[in-house]
Amino acid sequence: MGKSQAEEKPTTGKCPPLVMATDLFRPHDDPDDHWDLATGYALAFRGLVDLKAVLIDFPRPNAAKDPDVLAVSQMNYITGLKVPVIVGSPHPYAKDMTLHGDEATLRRFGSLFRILEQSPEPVIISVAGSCRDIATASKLRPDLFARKCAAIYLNAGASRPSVSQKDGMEWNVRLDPAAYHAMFELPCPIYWMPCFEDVRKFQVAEYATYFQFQQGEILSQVSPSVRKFFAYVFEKDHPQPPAADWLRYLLAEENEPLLSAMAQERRNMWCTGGFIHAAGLMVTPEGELVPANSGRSAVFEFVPITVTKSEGGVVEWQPGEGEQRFIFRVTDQQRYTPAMTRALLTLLRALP
Ligand SMILES: [Ca+2]
Repeated sequence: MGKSQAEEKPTTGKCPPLVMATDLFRPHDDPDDHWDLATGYALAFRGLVDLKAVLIDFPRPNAAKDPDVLAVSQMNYITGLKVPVIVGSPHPYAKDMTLHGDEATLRRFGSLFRILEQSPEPVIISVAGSCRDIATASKLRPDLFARKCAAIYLNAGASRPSVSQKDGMEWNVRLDPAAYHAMFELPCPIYWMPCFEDVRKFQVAEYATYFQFQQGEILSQVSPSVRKFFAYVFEKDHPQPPAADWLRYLLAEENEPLLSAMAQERRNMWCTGGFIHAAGLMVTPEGELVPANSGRSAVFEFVPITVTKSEGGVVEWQPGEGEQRFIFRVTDQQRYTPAMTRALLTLLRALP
């Protein structure tokens, strides 16, 4: 199949261990986390990452939501993988937390610590929700994170602080601002992926991950199982409390009216580039997924920075080497959205 086959199956020769931290809920919050979950599974299914766990935020107080273990079960069923779920902490990040402090918190993070301890290779962690759990876990075991955390992809915040952003924090920052700031102190490389430059503007920008696509562009070209995985997120007809019919739903006929409505909706996305970079890949301006060391031009990159200030929900920075801190940079703003949409499609089409 020549070029198209090469594009569909880029190989890197590596399979880095990955933990996905996410605010993946049912009923859903922002459904982009379900798209990210499918992205992580697509990379794992292809052998491009070793997906060790999905770490789901503890639901916000009074949110009437649960961690969406049903979505994870669906993805495990679709792929044949067996990725476990860890549920995070209900307690805000506390700077004075110690290893000997809170037994329940230590127990809660035991699975995460074991993943890091037992992995021969340092583990990559993607954070696409609150920063609470990773900031807390690292506070409890800084030695472990220094040795065994290869990188953290931090999807939070805005890259160009202004007066307005001090008043309106980006969502993931707002979930636990102290934890967000603590991330920039962690003893491991941080790949910062600001969601926006200006939090008020949902638009493609140089130092921001945001892009948007029409769901139908991708849903029309993935497998029926993957379509039903996404439809299950949006299924409005479930009785209350929602039925746990995750397998019956996957095996049933597709809900065509729902899929038609979903196809017309646009989806805001942020985290896709981090997963691709974590897997040792990059996206060309044409939207091809190729190994990062292929020498091709890319629509995004990470550039080294120095963080100069981090408080009040605002992180200030300047270009510069030395602290293992990097920021996401869009190199081609015109082609970023179509390229990322095509790359996402390429990944999700790999799922059976
Ligand atoms: Ca999220």
